[in-house]
Amino acid sequence: MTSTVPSIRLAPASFGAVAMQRLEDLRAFTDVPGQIHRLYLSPSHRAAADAVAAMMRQAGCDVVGIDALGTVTGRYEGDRPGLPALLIGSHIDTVKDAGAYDGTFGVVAAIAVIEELSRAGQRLPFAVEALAFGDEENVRFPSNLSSSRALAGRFDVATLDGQDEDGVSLRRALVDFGGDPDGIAGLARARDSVLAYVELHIEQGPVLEARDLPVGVVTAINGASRRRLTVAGEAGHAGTVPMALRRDALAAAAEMAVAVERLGAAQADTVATVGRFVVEPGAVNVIPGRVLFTLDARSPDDGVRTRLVEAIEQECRAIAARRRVELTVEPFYDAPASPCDPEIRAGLAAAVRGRQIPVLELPSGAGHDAMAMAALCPTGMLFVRCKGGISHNPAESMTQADAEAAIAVLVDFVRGFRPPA
Ligand code: HGY
Ligand code: MN
Ligand code: MN
Repeated sequence: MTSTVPSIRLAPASFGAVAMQRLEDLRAFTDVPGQIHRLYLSPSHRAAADAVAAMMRQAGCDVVGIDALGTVTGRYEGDRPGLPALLIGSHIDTVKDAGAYDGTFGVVAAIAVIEELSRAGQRLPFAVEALAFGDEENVRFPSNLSSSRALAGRFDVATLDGQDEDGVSLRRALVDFGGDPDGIAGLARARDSVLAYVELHIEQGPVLEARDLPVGVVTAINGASRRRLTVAGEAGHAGTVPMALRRDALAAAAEMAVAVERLGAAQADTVATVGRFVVEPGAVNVIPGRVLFTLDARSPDDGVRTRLVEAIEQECRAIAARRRVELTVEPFYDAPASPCDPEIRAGLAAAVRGRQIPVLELPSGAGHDAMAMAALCPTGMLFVRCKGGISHNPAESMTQADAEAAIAVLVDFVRGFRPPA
């Protein structure tokens, strides 16, 4: 793969305006009025997928579809039909009470690349495919990255039996969505049909803003481990049980949560988070009998992450023993760190330089579909600045000018990309 910055200059500044408009259109697809709440295989995910498919058609894709797991795919043929494809994508599912740019910006950017090629009547020596994945946020089901894993031939059929908090299995939700459990195996891409996968995503961190840069090239994606911990004590009367005789599940879990924070903070580039904390029965005058909480631990180094999770589990077991409560720990996600391909990094850096933007390379603390796609092909990521580094929060925002710059760099990268000889 080689990359040279092309001489073709782009259309007048319209990438940013069109992208921001499409993001406004897509933010309306939510299952919670007043918030952006679009979980995998939900009604709002289906509506957003249909809207993305329409955008892909409008942009000039030759073939548009929604695959067996709900991924929206838009293919723009190369200078002859059936050529291997450069894949460009991200996700349109969101966390709860989300921002409007996480994932979705990368999807509208992929569409913008095809729209620019189509506008210019340009056909490259490879196909370009836009992909809108749906299971990136790991919020509804225990599984994660299932739709991108399926393209990489790494889908685990046990995923279909995972249930959401209402007891709905992924299989049931997929059928209700209009997906096809029996069609999943056929989603795996032949290795020689794909050249690479590139993802444009908001940084979700403060570095680009601090360096006053609109874009940055990602070096690697940090690995992550997630656990579901259940603390079982003894519910009791808040007025009659002496403090020394209690087996208070909430007090124990709270001590564990503080231990998670302390251990996560103990090393420079590790993070550890308790994101969900459910107290039962949750009555003002009842000593909590049971608490369910989640752990998310990350590091760029897989050995460091493994040892961090072990240390956290060990400390939680010691707290449980001292407080005479039961602790169960259920792993539900372990993803190794995912380095980006050096040649794609170089191509993205050349495109950034070609726009007279200083090149900054930086790691990704957030996970992305690119982690799953790395099992299929070389991957690369480009970050765009977001305000205050805020994400997974309705205050998440980015500027039209940065959207313009990021998409222009991505278009330049694609135009300069050449398949391996
Ligand atoms: O949690 C993550 O890193 C991603 O936003 N799903
Ligand atoms: Mn994301
Ligand atoms: Mn996210």
